[in-house]
Amino acid sequence: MQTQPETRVNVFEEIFLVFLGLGTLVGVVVIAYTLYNAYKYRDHDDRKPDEDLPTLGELPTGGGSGKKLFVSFGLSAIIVISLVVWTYGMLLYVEEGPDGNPGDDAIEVDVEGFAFGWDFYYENGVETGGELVVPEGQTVWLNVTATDVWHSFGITEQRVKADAIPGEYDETWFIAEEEGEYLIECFELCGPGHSAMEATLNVTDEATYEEWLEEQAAEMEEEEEADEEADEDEANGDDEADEEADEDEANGDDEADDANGDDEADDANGDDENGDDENGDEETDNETDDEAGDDEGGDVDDGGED
Ligand SMILES: [Cu+2]
Repeated sequence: MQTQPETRVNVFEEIFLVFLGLGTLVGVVVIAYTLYNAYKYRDHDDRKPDEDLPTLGELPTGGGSGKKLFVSFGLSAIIVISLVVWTYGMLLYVEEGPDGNPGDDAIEVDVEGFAFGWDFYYENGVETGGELVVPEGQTVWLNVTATDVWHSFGITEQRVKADAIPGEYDETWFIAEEEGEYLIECFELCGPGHSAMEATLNVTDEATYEEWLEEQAAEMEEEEEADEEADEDEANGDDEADEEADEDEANGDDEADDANGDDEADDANGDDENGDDENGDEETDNETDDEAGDDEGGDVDDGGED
């Protein structure tokens, strides 16, 4: 496995810590130097009567050739400029994402905001409402838009935020390092249901994710077939034959499901060993191909199952 690219969470934490550290350092130096001078030049009793004290409104004179001033200005400039350059570089990384935009291995999901909820569309055609499921440790690219009014898609714990605007697509990415559930919220006041406009980011391990995607795809296929049959029923009006067909369908699907559950996800797809490496994309591609095949020649599958 290649070295893990940095997550957004890490990048932003690093920026925060560097600013916090430098700010603290500068603050400590400035305050310490002030206190030191206040102590060094404090008033004391054994002051000589002829000592030349500054009077109100008098400008300081002397003090060498402005060396102190030059050093402090120079130091400040170096610190500020390197901070700007470094932060800009970090933010460019956040903008462009790890290994390309999106990289070959990335999972791509279309996100659609509506009043008041979120829909997610996977590459293989799977759709979910209110739940975004992704595997841990993989780059996920989101293509965010909206169907009605302006929304803003955000996952605070993953440091993700993207505008969701009708007719526009805002790309963002994240890598979830730990399994678990995270809150997805809308960050743009969009109507009376805004504060309840939530969804769940569900981060699972790779195998669970693949299994879940398979299940969703299978379910979707079943629904499509059922729809097609319903259409045919209406057209034919032949009840008996249709019922038989339904039974066959149901049996066939159950068997198919068992096969999905027992075997590795790859076999269910009917592709080769590709799925075993970390590369989830090949599987997804194949699934997409299968999907496309099913849509075009919807009867091919039916024939196989009967
Ligand atoms: Cu909203």
